[in-house]
Amino acid sequence: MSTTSYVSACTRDCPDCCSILVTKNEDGSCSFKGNPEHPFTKGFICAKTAKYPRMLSHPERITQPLVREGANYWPVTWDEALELIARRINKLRDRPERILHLRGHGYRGVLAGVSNWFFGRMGSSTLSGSPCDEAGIEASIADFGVLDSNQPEDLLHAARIVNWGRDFSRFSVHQAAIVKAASKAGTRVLTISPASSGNEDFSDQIIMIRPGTDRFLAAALCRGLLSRGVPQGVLDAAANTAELQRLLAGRNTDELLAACGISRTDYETVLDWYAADGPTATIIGWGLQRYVHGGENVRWIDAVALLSGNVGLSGGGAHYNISSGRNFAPWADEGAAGRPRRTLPVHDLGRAILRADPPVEMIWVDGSNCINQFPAGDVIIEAFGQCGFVVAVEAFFTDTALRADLILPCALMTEREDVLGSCMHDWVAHSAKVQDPPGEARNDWDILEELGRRLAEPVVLPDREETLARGVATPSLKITLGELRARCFAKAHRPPVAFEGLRFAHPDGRFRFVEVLSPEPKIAGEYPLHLLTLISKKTIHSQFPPDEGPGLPEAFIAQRSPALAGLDLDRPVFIVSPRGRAEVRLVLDETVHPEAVVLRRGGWMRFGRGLNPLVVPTETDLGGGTAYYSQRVRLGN
Ligand SMILES: Nc1nc2c(c(=O)[nH]1)NC1C(S)=C(S)[C@@H](COP(=O)(O)OP(=O)(O)OC[C@H]3O[C@@H](n4cnc5c(=O)[nH]c(N)nc54)[C@H](O)[C@@H]3O)O[C@H]1N2
Ligand SMILES: Nc1nc2c(c(=O)[nH]1)N[C@H]1C(S)=C(S)[C@@H](COP(=O)(O)OP(=O)(O)OC[C@H]3O[C@@H](n4cnc5c(=O)[nH]c(N)nc54)[C@H](O)[C@@H]3O)O[C@H]1N2
Ligand SMILES: [Mo]
Repeated sequence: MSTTSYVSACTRDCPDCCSILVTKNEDGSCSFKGNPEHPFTKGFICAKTAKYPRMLSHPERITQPLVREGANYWPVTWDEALELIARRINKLRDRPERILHLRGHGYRGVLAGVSNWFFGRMGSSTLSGSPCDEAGIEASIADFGVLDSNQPEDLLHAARIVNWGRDFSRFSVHQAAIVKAASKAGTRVLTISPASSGNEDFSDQIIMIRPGTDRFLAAALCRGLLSRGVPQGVLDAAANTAELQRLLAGRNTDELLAACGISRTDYETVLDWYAADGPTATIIGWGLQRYVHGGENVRWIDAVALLSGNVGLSGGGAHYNISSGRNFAPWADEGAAGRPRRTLPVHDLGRAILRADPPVEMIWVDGSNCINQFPAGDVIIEAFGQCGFVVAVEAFFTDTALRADLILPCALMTEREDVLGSCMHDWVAHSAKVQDPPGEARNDWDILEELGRRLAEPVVLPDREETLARGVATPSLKITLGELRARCFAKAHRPPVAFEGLRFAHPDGRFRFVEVLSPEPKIAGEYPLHLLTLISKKTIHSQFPPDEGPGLPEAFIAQRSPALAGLDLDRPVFIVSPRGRAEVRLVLDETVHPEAVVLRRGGWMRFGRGLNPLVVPTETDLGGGTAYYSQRVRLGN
């Protein structure tokens, strides 16, 4: 069979932003491999993306516009579908906040901002907050003045890595490879986590911490570092060192350690790691910011990185993330032209829609499986029902698409062109279109371009080619669109080390210490466990071929957990929250803290595996994030 290969790039919601070799076979099938010429991808990709071609040609893929009547779907032409939508928009246009635009990160890129531009131009309602990493982003900006960190490869220069809650085995295959290489060359790795499964192969030592309480360990470390003596240059690098010292003077190390369940010995180990000679890099996983005090957790860890003298130098740094759009010129927000818009919060979306005044009378969803992925998806279902006109641009019958009144079939990666960046490294990639979408599926840009033309008062998109060209015309890229298309990827010009010379991005150039240390909410007797809905190795969020869906979800719990007392393991076991219950299959796992139960997120409600209906909508302290892991549950029969 003859084959042809093309270079494209992965547009899914993942830090690696891999360069992919797409091989097209004569029979129309294709396969994906990592591009060996890409310096970050280095010829390998994750198993999830290697099997993505199965998604592209999946028999359940939606390939024509569908209108729903009850549980039935009727195919309609694009003409009919877009006319229906145009009529609805025309009716609502004089008070456009009655339209809600709901965009997730199912597809990333410069052109992928098109729906934000389009609905911004219309003045629709939009989302505020985030289901993802926003609490930590706000925390980083509060401390450093900007979101930045050393380049990921700089970990190779670390003498030690302290890993606060990153799951190396699942999060990013390329960061994992860097950590492995560093480790092989002598870098020592210490992991701090309440559920460290997957980190065993990457860590010299693992310390188990109570869920959500890293700030107490970090505060104790700050006390320890200050009493061992911090160089004056470091103390002067922050604007509010005196406030931090005052706050810590009123605290007691033993009480701080009791609050996070860390022994004196473990505390001293971490302190020694930070205080020893040679640079210590800090990695901050995003799990620890999915709590009510998640932003604070990140801020206290930043304080440890700074006080230990490990910021602004090679081999050190606080690695959280960077903005994947930072090397492109922003354009999507220009749609709204600065006009204020009504926003509804991600963490409590269903209730916000139900209470909205004026009511939401149309919802446009693209790149999001919000009913599955946001808390209280059952309330979002109710809200969709009340709204009466929901359009989902989707490729599969996801839990969200199933509740839409109209489904528009979208193109997926390698079926549309875009350029994109990573939230971990500064390589930008051209994600080439190498094949047509199946059936009548269309890319999001084309769909909105045509819809805009059909409106009584047309919404005219900017020129696509110009938008791409403008997007890459930034000082950090120094490359034209034509060159990027030809070369497939390029490295933006950025310093390898962030905050060299301890110069920060606040107007006065100084760092800001966190000035609060909030107590952890008490564990309620009735619900003694944190529900940790962690990422799955096999999927990005809820994206996987639907036939892999069914089966009871596995719940990992330590044998010594008091929550197991009185449970009859011969009968069905349920996770119970104040919002409901879900049947699970228990798996004993001693890497899990006794106050936690771990489930892997992404299962579909359609297959009885959705977990988010159990989650009570709760906001994080910063960034309007979603405090999924503050959710308390118990086990029951
Ligand atoms: N319990 C729990 N839930 C969580 C979290 C948690 O910690 N715990 N964290 C969450 C995190 S980190 C995130 S980022 C969010 C993710 O939430 P979502 O972004 O809603 O997650 P996905 O399942 O990736 O859904 C994206 C959808 O986009 C579709 N898609 C792919 N390509 C395209 C395209 O080109 N066009 C269009 N229109 N659609 C496309 C896919 O088919 C998919 O159904 O949810 C989170 N949900
Ligand atoms: N395979 C795969 N990779 C992905 C994704 C995916 O869905 N699948 N999604 C991508 C996206 S959008 C995101 S946002 C990221 C998500 O990446 P993360 O947010 O980092 O992933 P989580 O699984 O939520 O949490 C990571 C680790 O944090 C630990 N943790 C939980 N609570 C605490 C705590 O209180 N303290 C400490 N120290 N550790 C804690 C958990 O035990 C877990 O090992 O992953 C990205 N990569
Ligand atoms: Mo995320």
